[in-house]
Amino acid sequence: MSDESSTPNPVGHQPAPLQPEAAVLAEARQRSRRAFIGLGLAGLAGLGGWSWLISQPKESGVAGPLRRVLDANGRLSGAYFKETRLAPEFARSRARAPRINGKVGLKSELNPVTWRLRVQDFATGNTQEFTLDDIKALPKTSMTTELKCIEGWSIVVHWGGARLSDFLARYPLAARAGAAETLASYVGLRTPDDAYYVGLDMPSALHPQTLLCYEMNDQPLTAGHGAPLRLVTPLKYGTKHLKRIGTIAFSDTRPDDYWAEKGYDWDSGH
Ligand SMILES: Nc1nc2c(c(=O)[nH]1)N[C@H]1C(S)=C(S)[C@@H](COP(=O)(O)O)O[C@H]1N2
Ligand SMILES: [Mo]
Repeated sequence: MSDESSTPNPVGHQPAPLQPEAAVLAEARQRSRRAFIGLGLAGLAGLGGWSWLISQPKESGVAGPLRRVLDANGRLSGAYFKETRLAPEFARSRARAPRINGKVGLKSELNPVTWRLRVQDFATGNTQEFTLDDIKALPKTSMTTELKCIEGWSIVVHWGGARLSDFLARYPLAARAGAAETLASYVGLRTPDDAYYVGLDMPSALHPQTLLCYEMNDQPLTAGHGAPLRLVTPLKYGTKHLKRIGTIAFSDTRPDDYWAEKGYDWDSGH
């Protein structure tokens, strides 16, 4: 992942076999760890504000609630990076345009001006609406990763968007009522017409390569690829990369999943 860096296309070189570039991968790992460990702090600042925070009783020299989030975050990131990994990243020059694959939920015209991302607050049940500009105002993450379809093809794509974890840190809508430092267990995403829908467990949703994506190969998403906003989550098959996100909701039970209902593995990791 990088912030807006792009590698010029090498001229006159045969494309080498697909191999993650060691340097890109190493940098991505570092950035991801930093970003991931930062999440608890950013999220907490968003939840309560620093003035409330520092007024709270101290536990071992750190304001109590902050201490607890640091501990929880440390446990989470520690456990997480032991058990999982990052998807390989590739040189920007390897990126190609994928075919348009799967049009469920994309049948109607979409007006990008009136489109809103509608997110249901787990604690209150209220729906909050976001424009594409709200998503673009979050830190931008770019990454060149492989899109793998269960049909057996794969292609390297350069994606740009906001981490879902950055969104949930800035807007703590997944937080549990009465226990704001813990999150719902699952995230469900749907197209505006509810025709296509996917579920993610929360660790997958918070994974540093899980993006609310608005650019493909440095261009705004086209309608066929899920404009104005799609999910990208490269440790999972293409099925989970929901195009044209309409709604996001949180739950403690597995959300409906279009392909899981047809017999595919609910997690769809690879
Ligand atoms: N709304 C919606 N999103 C979808 C699908 C779909 O049918 N409808 N198909 C999925 C599948 S199976 C794949 S492989 C990817 C393909 O993404 P692409 O069309 O950008 O190549 O989109 C995923 N997202
Ligand atoms: Mo797919």
